[in-house]
Formats: sequence, C-alpha cells, structure tokens
Amino acid sequence: MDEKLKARIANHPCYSEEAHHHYARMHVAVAPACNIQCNYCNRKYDCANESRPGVVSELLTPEEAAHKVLVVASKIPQMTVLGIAGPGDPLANPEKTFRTFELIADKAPDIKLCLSTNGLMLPEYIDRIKQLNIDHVTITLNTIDPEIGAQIYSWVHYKRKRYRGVEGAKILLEKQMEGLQALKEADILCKVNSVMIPGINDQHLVEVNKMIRENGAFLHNIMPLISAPEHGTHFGLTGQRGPTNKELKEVQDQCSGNMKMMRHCRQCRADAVGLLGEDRSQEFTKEKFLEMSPEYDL
Ligand code: CLF
Ligand code: SF4
Repeated sequence: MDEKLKARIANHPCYSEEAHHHYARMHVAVAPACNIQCNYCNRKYDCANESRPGVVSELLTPEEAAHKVLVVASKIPQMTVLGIAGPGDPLANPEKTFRTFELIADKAPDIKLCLSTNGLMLPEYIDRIKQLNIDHVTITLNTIDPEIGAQIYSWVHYKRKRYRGVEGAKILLEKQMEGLQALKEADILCKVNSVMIPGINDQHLVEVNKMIRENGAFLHNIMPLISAPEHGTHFGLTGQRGPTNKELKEVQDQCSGNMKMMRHCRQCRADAVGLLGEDRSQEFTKEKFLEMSPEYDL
C-alpha cells in the first residue's frame, strides 16, 4: 500500500485494523427513514447495514448531533471519525445527514466524516459527498444478481414509486454499481459490507467480492446475518438462520486472496461511541450530553 493511502486510513478504526486499537469512532443517529425494505430489518430498530439490528437509538436533530460530537471529542481525544449509519438510510434523509456533516466540517474540521448507505441514492448525492470531503463511504451490497436480490429486499422506493421483487432489486443493484464507480472516479475510499445469509447469498459472495474488487472497492466486510425472531424481521419470522463462525470464516477466507477483508467489525449501534467493541453510548444519552458543554472550543 502506498504511503498516501496509508495516511488516509491511519486513524480510521474500521478501514485500518491497526488503528482500531488506538482510535475511536462515533455515530450519530440522525437518519430515521429508509427507501428500501431489507428482509433482515425491522424499522423500529437500527439499520442492519452497519448498525446492530435490534437496538433502538435515540434520534437527534443535526444541531443536537453536532453538540454531541463536540462533547464526545472533548472527552475522548482518540475519537477521530464521525459516521452516520442510521437508524435508517442516511441518503434517504439527505437534509439531516448533510446538515450534520456540514456542522461538523465547520466546527471540527479534523474529524473524518464517514457515511454508510444501501447505495440507492449514492449516484444522486455523489457531488455533495465530494464537496464535503467525505473520504470514507460504505455501501451495503449483498448480491449482484437481481433474482437473489428479490429474496433479500421486499421493496425499493425510488423516485416516488415502489418496486417489488426482481424489478426493485434490479434498480437497487444498478444504483449500487453506479455508486461504486462514482466513488472510484472521485477517489473516495469505499468499503463494501455484505450481509451473509446462508442458503441465499453465501455461495455467491465470492462473485460479489470479485465484482467490487474490479470496481475499485478498498475493503470488503462480510458480516453475519443477525436474525433473532424477537426482532420481528422477515427473516427472523421465517426462521432464516445466520451463519456459524466457521461458515463466515470460510467465505472470508475464500475472498481474502483477492482483496483486503475486514475481520474486526463489531456491528455497531447507530449511536455507537468509543473504540470498536467498547460501547460508551450510555455515557452520552441525550439526557446526559445536552447537559454537558465541550471542554474546549474545537
Ligand atoms: Fe461507522 Fe461504519 Fe464508518 Fe466505521 S462502523 S460508518 S465504517 S465509522 Fe466499523 Fe462498526 Fe463495523 Fe461499521 S465496526 S459496523 S464497519
Ligand atoms: Fe433496514 Fe437499513 Fe435495510 Fe433500510 S437499508 S431496510 S434501515 S437494514
């Protein structure tokens, strides 16, 4: 890896395995709506693209979120990255998401901005992403085959119309592909998350890996499906199981010869705070952080 690239990921705990021992990230839950329906999601809870499904995050306005970031940055100096990853899809809530990023870019320009999306609206917003110098974007891309997509997504809402089955999956997959290429052209570091769903896309993830590698993705994060029936997801209700650790590792190993694989993901909450694997979100609930002032002006 060249030195410039190393420097770009050096203090990002997800993009660099080394960095995750020393640097923290935080998420702010400013994005409630979503424009697709994944069968592994229950909207009452966080987006399973990145955030742990089955956890309810407190929604914040962009102003509350900016205040929280400044408070956390004064209390946790290793906090280098602000991610927006839910609880819905950040780009289905563009005004809230970009307003939050703008406030942070203005008040704390050293904090890296990170965005995680299902990709449907990525081509639409690529220019705003560039303008804001967002250098890290994650797309959750589970398949490149619309037939498989129809088993994962029950509908896709695009430009005021709802599409179901293969028709919906086709639109989503096309936009994800366009988004991936647009990130490559803009030289923005792209991570791809794939949720591994046994019997549906597990055998197909090697092909996904090949496609994203050819299209310039930097890192691939294959995450296990979490589908407990109590979360009330479609997959939870149909008894779809998640992979075992062994199955997950096997697929990660099959892909690892081809590109960098992320193996230290902790499937964070949409309001996660701290080092990966450390959950300090309860120290910064809305009730608490609104009472705190940043210790210094960032
Ligand atoms: Fe957050 Fe995601 Fe940015 Fe990281 S998380 S938006 S890239 S700053 Fe990281 Fe958490 Fe895994 Fe995500 S460990 S769920 S990969
Ligand atoms: Fe749920 Fe996220 Fe899928 Fe939207 S993109 S349906 S919030 S898992």
